[in-house]
Amino acid sequence: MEFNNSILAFERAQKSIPGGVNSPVRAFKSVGLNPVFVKKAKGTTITDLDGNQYIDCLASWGPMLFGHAHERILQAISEAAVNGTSFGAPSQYETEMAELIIKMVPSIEMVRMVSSGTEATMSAIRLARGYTGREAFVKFAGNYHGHGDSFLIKAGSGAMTLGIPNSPGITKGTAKDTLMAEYNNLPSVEALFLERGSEIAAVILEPVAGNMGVVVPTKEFLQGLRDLTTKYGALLIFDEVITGFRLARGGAQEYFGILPDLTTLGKIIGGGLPVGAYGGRKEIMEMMAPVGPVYQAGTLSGNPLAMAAGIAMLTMIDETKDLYSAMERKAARLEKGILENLKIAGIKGVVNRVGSMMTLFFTESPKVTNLDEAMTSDTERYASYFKQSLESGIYLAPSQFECLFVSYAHTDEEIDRMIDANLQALIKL
Ligand code: HOZ
Repeated sequence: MEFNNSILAFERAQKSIPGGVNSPVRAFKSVGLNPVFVKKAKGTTITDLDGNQYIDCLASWGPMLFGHAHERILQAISEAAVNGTSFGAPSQYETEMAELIIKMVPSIEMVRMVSSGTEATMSAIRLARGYTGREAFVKFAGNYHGHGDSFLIKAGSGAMTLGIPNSPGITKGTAKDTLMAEYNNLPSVEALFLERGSEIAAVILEPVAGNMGVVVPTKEFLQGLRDLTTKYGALLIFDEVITGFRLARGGAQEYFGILPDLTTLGKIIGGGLPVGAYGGRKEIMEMMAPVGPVYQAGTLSGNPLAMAAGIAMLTMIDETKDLYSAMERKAARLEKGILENLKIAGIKGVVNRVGSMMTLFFTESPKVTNLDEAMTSDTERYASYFKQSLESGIYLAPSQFECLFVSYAHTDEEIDRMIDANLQALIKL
C-alpha cells in the first residue's frame, strides 16, 4: 500500500494544527505511523487520499451503526439545511429529538441538548453539584468523560494512550474534588463514601468502559453503585456516550437493567454530526436554567442540522427490529474467530466484548477488568498488529485502549475478511 498523499497531507497539517490533528489519538502516534487521511467514507468502507480502501471498524468512534453517509441521514440533513443551518432560537426539531430520547432511554424524563459528549458530562456534573449542594464526585481510573478539567485525572482514551492521564493545566483546586476509585471494585467506592459521603454529589462511570479498551462491569458492581449512591443521597451518572443506543435501544441501562439518575449521550444521537445530551429525572433536570439556577447554554445546542440527522438516526434505530440481535451475532462471530486465531498463532490475549463493542488486549493477564489489568497490555505488539491490519485493509482504532465497533452495516463477508486479516496479522507478530 502507498501512503504518499497522506504523508504530504500530514506534513502540511502539522504546520497549522498542533500535531496535525484536531484530536490527539488520531495522530497514530502510539502506533508509530503516519495517520491516514480520509477522503471519503460510505457504508463500512473508508477511502484514503491515496485511494486505499479499508473496512471500517472505528465507526467514527462508535456512532456509525448503519455505516457512513447513509441515505436517510443525508436526506434529513439536506432537507433541514435548505431551511437554515443555525437559528440560536428554538425549533421543533429539538422537541422531536427530546421526545425520541425520552421514549427510548428508560431513565430519561427530560433532556437538554448540547454539542459534544464533553459538554454533556461537564454539564451533568455541574447539575449534580447544583442539585445536591455538594462538590466532590467519584470517577473511575481509566474511564474517559471528555476533556473537561475535572475529568482529566487518570483519564482513559487519548490521554491514557499518550501517557498524559493527568493533564497539565488542571488546577489542584479542581483536581481535589475528583475522587478516584477502581473500576469493578465496589469496596474502593464504599471507602470513599465512608470517608466523605456527605461531600459526594455523584458517581460517574462508563457503564461499559470503552476508553481503556472494553472493560465489562459486573452486574453486582453496577447494582452496588446504584445502592450506594441512593443510600448516601448522591446521583448516579451513566456516561453513555459510547454505549447509548449501541448496546440496546435504551443503552447500557436497559442492557443491565440498572437505572441511573442522569445519563450523558453523544455521537450516535447526531448520526455523525456534533451532538451531545444529558438527561434524567424531571425534578433534577428542572434545576437547569431557565427553570432553575444551574447555568448551561450554547448557540449551537439543538442545532437544526444535528437534530435532523439525529432524528433520522434514532428513527432508524427504533424501526430496525433486528438491529441488536444482528450486531450481537456478527460481533460474536468475530470474537470467536479472533479467539481461535489467537490459539492458532500461539499468542496470549484477552478479548473483552459486550454486544457490538470489543477489544483484543495483548496481555498475559487472564482477564482485564480494570485499568491496572488493561495496562498490562503490550502496546508495541498492538502497534504491529494495527499496522498489519491496516495494510490488509482493516481500519482499527489506533490505540490498544479503545474499542473495535461492529456495525449493522458490516456484512458477513466483511466479518470473515476481518477474521482472515486478524489471523494474518497475528501470525506475523
Ligand atoms: N474520545 C475518542 C475516543 N474514545 C477520540 C475522539 C477522536 O479522536 O476523534
